[in-house]
Amino acid sequence: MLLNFHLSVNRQSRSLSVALLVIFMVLALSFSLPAYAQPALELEIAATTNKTLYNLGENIQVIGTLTLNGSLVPEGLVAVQVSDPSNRLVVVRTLPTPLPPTNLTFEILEVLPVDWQGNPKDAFNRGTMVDFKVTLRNGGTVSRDVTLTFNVYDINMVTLGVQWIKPPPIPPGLKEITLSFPIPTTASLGEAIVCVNAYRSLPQVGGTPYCPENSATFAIVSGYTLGETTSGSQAETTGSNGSFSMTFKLPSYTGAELGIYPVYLTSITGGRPDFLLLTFRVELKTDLNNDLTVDIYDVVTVAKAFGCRPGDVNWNYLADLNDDDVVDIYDVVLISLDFGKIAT
Ligand SMILES: [Ca+2]
Ligand SMILES: [Ca+2]
Repeated sequence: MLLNFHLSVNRQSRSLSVALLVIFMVLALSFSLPAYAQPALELEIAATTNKTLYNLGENIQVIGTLTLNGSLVPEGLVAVQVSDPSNRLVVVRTLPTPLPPTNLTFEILEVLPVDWQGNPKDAFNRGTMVDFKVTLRNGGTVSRDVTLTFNVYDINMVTLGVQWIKPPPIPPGLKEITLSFPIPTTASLGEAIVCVNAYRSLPQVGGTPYCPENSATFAIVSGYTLGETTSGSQAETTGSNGSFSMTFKLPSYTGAELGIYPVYLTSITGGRPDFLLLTFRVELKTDLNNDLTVDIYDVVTVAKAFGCRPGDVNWNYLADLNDDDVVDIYDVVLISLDFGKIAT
């Protein structure tokens, strides 16, 4: 009986020791790994467009901030993808806030416009292909899955579209990749820019940027000009202390779609990703007869109501384009500014 009692006490003290040991180990682990004991860091992209409704051809601006636990992140990258209502890529950029993070192990070292033989070339005809040779550096130790995007803008900040590829995984070291981009026959002549970016996947499926954007300029010429081009400001991006901004235009004369455009934003900072979806709408307000073109028929509609105010026999609220309750020269000016625009 006495022996049994002793055994039982020993068993109890042994399980007590084991329990204490487990508690001690858990405590030791949590003190040695303080990150697990602290609340998770919250990365947040806050962004907006400068308007929610744009007339086709207006400047479209995306502005925002990147914060980590409420503090602005001055060394960050935010991916911005804009798609049209049919889900075609319109804009893909990576915006700095305004400095890129340090210690990035993936880079786009160089972007070079080249001819079909791979020789550097700085002027390309409308309606032809421009090839871009890109040099990538994978400074890591394993191959990486990369989605590369090529977004070209003409001299008027009009996006000429986005081409993208997902090449075989990029091994450690340097890698050259070439992609062909069709220059529309309707592109404006002058200095164009290509903005190249590398993502884990497209931002619309949550892909975050690997590295800052790299870009190159080239001239879009017609067969009759001899490389004489003007330069200008294209596709401007800016950023300051945790904020970012990007401006672009949709093509106005080649049938850009009207409707709702989604904007996908992604970022990854300190291992924390964030994703944001915005939308804006594009209309062609001066297309009064809704045939997706601003032409003489729309002008006639304004002319018929010219000089009228609400209550007048020929009053037509549609012709009052600036909504000031009179159809006058200001409405004519608005329609003349849009004359020739085409949407789909
Ligand atoms: Ca029309
Ligand atoms: Ca008016």
